[in-house]
Amino acid sequence: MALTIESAQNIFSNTQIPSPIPATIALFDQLSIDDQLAYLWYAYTEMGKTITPAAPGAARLQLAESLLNQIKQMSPDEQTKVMRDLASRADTPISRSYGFFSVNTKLAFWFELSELMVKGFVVPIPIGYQMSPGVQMVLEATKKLDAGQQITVLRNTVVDMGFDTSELGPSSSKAAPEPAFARTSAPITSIKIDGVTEPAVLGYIQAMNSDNFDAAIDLFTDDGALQPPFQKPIVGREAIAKYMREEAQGLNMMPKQGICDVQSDGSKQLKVTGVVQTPWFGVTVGMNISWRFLINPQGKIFFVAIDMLASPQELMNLRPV
Ligand code: 45D
Repeated sequence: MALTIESAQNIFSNTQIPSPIPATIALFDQLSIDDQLAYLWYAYTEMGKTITPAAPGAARLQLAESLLNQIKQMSPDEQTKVMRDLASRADTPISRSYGFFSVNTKLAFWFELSELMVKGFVVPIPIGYQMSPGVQMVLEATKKLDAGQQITVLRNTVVDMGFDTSELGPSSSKAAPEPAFARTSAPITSIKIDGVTEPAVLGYIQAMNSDNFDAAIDLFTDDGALQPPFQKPIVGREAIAKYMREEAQGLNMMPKQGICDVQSDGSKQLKVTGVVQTPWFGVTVGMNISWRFLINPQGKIFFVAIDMLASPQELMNLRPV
């Protein structure tokens, strides 16, 4: 039987991913735009008491520099309007430029903007803003999340801001090469996963841990797919390679345990659980995740889904289904 992405998506369907992350974002989406901005500001500053992202490198900041300079020179009211436009995904020149940024450039933009807020060059929340009770509710829900889930909520809301440029085709800024994340420690290369010896899986983790995306891509079938957390599958080697160069740099992947189910056609279904660290927060934040691999009879990766786990208990949920 031919392998299909639809059936691959359902392997290990007992993995608990209806995680509190989409639930929190759904609450956030119901807030007014000013409440959304206020929520994010409070959540970000509250989180900053325990963890703060690493400053983005100069090369990455340069991609956002002209936008940041424009905003710096604006009046407080104009600055508030820019932030409202970004949060409501309005079609404005600034909101379009932002929409063309890569995920990491969007994060770097907000990182720098928050520095400008602290220094008093940019207003954090609209002058005269009155908080609605809904904000407090979403903040309470956020406090119950672990650090890995909290930074994912922030990341996903930041990614969704700005005008959606996906229908507009590539722009010159979209084509800007993605600056590398400097690794602060040597990549983790000796991978041992309890219960898993599959070479494609071990090779994948090892390649990703040294940002060797060409080696990782070689492990996929031509029509292979990668499904990031809360996203649709990215299909085909070229698309996966582009995605990895933009969004998978500098990650530390620490798989711990897994199971392997050999099917009658010779394909294998594997579920591996473990912890991933993002270069934005390094060793201070670990995210509990699972990889669900479908390996074809020739030993190539046909499909891999990456899911944020609902809770640490899920790390041990390794029953075949
Ligand atoms: O004033 O195997 C706000 C893949 C607004 C690849 C702000 C992967 C208000 C394959 C925006 C709040 C990548 C899928 C200010 C594995 C406001 C693979 C500022 C998984 C100032 C394993 C906010 C990788 C700021 C994973 C500055 C799971 C916020 C990676 C900054 C996960 C937030 C990475 C930052 C995550 C968040 C990174 C920097 C969750 C970074 C999050």
